[in-house]
Amino acid sequence: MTTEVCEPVVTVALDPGWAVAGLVDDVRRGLAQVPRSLSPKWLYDDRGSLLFDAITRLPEYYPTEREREILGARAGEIARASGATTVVELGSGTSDKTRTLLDAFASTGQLERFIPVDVSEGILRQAAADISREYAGVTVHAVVGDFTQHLEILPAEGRRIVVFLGGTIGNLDPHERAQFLRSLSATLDPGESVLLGTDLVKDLDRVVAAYDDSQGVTAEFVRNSLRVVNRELDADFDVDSFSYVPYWDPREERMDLRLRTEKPQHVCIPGAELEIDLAAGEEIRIEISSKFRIEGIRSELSAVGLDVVESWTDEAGDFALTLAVRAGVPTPR
Ligand code: SAH
Ligand code: AVI
Repeated sequence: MTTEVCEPVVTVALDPGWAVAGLVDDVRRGLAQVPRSLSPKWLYDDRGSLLFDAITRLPEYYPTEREREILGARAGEIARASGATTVVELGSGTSDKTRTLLDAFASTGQLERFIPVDVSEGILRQAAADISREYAGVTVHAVVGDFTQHLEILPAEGRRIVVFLGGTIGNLDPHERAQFLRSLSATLDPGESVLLGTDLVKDLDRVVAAYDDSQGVTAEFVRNSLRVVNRELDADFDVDSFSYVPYWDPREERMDLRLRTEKPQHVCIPGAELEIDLAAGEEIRIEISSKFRIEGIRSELSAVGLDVVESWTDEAGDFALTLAVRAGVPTPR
């Protein structure tokens, strides 16, 4: 007896030198000036992706399980309402929770294609291979790409639903977020859908605890970004002398995750032809994680022509999944 093995198609949309060139640009733009910052996409090398996976299992980190709860309750409704035959997933990581959605789409017989998209190539290839094996008859086409740059080159076959889970949209700043939503809407045909996961504003102590876990996994995840700069650009950050400082920013309603050097450091970053002096106590912003209100999500989506069909929350009201449809008259396929 022979067993058919389905290999996923993998398209690498990133140039071979993308990681280094993009990192050089970001380092020059973000680290050379005060206040200093780095883009969160550099958090996800292989080690960073494993650390994020560990975060999702921490008792303090509620978003993953809350979103899983909503998907468990609503996946069938989402499949029917969207009528999609192609599921595109942005920032897919392990696509672990996504299986709940894929199961619902598969059980109505409508699932033809799954297109996971992530900058982290190793984890993406692994997830694509696993899903290809688990969902016989479904074409899996993984794209190694940046969702802030490559939306328009994503495969467009079938009627699509673009899912963006985990609250990753909250890691973009408001300007990047608006730009991202505009491009997302522009790449969809009228009648195609978006499913957006967002963490909601809530009791402050629980939010802060989710980003300041007792085992220090989040601190190591955030510090890992400087290890990436050291490795890729031959830099000499003394990573262990940085402490992790997660702030709640009440005005912006977001977590602001920073690293603070406890001693002065002269840092050479030869790969970016840059040297910087950090004073003791100086901070580098590594990531923000915005928390949302349902009304705000609705108005940001409708501002770009994405009409909200429905927002669902988990029972505790911690997290929201919002289904929206691209406005306009659908073209027959
Ligand atoms: N969707 C998963 C993973 C979230 S972690 C979940 O809900 O658990 C965020 C994921 O987005 C990581 O896998 C990271 O590699 C990816 N990512 C971050 N910035 C990205 C970008 N600009 N383009 C594509 N993927 C990105
Ligand atoms: C991927 N993203 C939604 C996570 C978040 O909660 O903002 C990243 C993260 N950073 C620290 N912990 C988790």
